Amino acid sequence: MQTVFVSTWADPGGPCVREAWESYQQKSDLLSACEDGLIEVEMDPKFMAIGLGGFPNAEGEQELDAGMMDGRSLRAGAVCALRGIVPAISVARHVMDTPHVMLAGDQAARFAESRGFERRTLQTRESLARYEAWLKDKTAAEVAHLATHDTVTIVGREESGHVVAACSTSGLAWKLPGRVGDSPIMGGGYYADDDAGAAGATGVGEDIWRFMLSFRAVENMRDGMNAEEACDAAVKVMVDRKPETREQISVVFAVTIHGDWGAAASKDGFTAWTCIDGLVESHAIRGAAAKGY
Ligand code: SD4
Repeated sequence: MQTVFVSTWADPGGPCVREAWESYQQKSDLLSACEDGLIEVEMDPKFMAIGLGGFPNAEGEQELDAGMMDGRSLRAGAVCALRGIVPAISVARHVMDTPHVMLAGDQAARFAESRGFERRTLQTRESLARYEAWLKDKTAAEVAHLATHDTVTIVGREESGHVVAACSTSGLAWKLPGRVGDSPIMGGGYYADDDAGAAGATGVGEDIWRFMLSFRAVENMRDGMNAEEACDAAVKVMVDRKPETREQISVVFAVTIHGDWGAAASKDGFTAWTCIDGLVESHAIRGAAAKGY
């Protein structure tokens, strides 16, 4: 049958793919499955780079980026710099139903309210404490942040070969207010096309966006590469052209329409989670140098 979900990072990836699989069993709808997987982790404040209780910006406020793409219709929906509304991925799903791809900032929040979402604080006691620690000692808190990745990106593929990609994040911690990363950018943080496959990314948004890692990986699959080759080739372009991208981790992962999956990272340290026909597993992904490029 080969229904495949792949998601990101050691902590949130497991709950995300499990929830996506459960949802798929109930609704048989791949878009809803990917959305439900992300909702599960967005609404859980213990995950620090996504949704409720996520890392705030330099002014102490969470600004969320999220987007998703349907490989069949090539429709996409995204929100960026969204304040005071969760789950951001569900607002992105509503944007998909409009003629547009992305809504930004306060207008995105107003759109969400018009669709029945309610404004609330996204700060939790823990996220406030982390922000206050950063204000007191920016260097130490920045180091801690660089080690913490919880942005959740998911790709899904069903038996028919239909694919979906979706991504949600609170972005880089302590970012400049208004900063938008790769996560809501079609082709940057996610891309899906039923003629090739789906890809998603996580890591340093500026680099992922600069090299359009998700689009690049999907185009590589269109050219006949398997998912792992497609991701390696995408990351190789980035680390060759800009060697300093090896210093902080950026990742792209993918699934082809045939169901094989793969991932590549600019350095060691990334864990991917898969759920293949209900079997959930985690995988340590070797970085570019360890793979010999
Ligand atoms: C961003 N790519 O906003 C996101 C951050 C991330 O795990 O993936 N963190 O740049």
